[in-house]
Amino acid sequence: MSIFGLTEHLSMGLYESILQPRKQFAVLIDPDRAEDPQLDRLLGLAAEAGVDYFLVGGSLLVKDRLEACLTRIKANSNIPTILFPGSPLQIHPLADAILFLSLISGRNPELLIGQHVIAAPYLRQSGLEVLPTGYLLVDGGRPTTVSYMSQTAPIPADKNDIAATTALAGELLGLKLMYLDAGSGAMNPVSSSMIRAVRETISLPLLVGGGIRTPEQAAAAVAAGADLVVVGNVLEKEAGVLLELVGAVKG
Ligand code: 1GP
Repeated sequence: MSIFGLTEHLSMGLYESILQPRKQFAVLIDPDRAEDPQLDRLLGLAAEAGVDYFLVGGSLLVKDRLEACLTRIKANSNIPTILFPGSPLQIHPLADAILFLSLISGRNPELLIGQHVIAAPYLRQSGLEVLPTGYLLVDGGRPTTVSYMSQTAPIPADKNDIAATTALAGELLGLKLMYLDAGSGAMNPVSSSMIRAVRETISLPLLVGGGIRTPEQAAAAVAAGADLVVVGNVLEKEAGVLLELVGAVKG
């Protein structure tokens, strides 16, 4: 109980931390692709760059490396770790918090409530801080693992009104964070005009990710109203760009 109590206490601060009025940066780590030497380098760079959070997870994990990955992060970094799960199989108490994702851009009941019912008792036992998050998948120019695995149609890239009203519905339903995502490895990031439309419609913290590869793209997301920028894919190929990416977000 004391361990759970401690975890709960430490992670109580995470939502408050995300709420802070400063631009923040998260690195997405896919446990399947995080080989130890590359992961260690990324952890070092992240500390140097001032990364705020690690998001850990994936739409489909096939190597059973989640626990090893979380253990390595916890042993070598003080940066808080938030699970970004593709399924309830990715709940793990070594993390600090979890995005409890509702895929509100889609109409797949399993990802709106079904999997949540399965996950709920495990979340309660885990001691993880639960961050109820509206997840909006936006067309990034090609099918992604998340669009296929979720069996949902992404919001068309130019339909800002759909994104804004979907996000508003999520806010009115009581969700605490909104995540606008073109999907990992997207060809095109979410457009500035869509980010702006969502930003002007809701007051929740806005996470934006998917296909962001350059400091210019990261800065554009922030200028349009993103509060927290998420980058994963490009760092698997060129981790060195992290310093510039974080610099672009934090100004
Ligand atoms: C995906 O937003 C994240 O859910 C990060 O996307 O891997 O394309 O940077 P990338």
